[in-house]
Amino acid sequence: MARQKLDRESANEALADIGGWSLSEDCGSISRRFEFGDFNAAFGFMSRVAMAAEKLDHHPEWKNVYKTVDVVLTTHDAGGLTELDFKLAKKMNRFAG
Ligand code: H2B
Repeated sequence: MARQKLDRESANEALADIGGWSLSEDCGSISRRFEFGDFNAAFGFMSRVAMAAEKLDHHPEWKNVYKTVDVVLTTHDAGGLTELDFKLAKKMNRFAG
């Protein structure tokens, strides 16, 4: 169920529930930039996310440059967005505080 691909309407509904994220034009992924005070804070965030991602068995695509972390979430197995992406996005928002 959690890895079932969401249609456009469900993806938009789920997006309304999380702040700061953008939906891609094809509705296949969501993305967000996180900015921290320094590299240490950015890497601490990534460490917390990494542990949560392992627990969920759901992993982000991301890039870190100094104190910025750019994240893209999608479910490769489903070829698009699923509930898991929004679950992980919510956790990331919480960890970023
Ligand atoms: N992460 C993401 N983002 N999408 C997936 O489809 C996915 C994953 N699949 N992490 C998981 C691992 C799968 O490969 C394992 C076997 O459950």
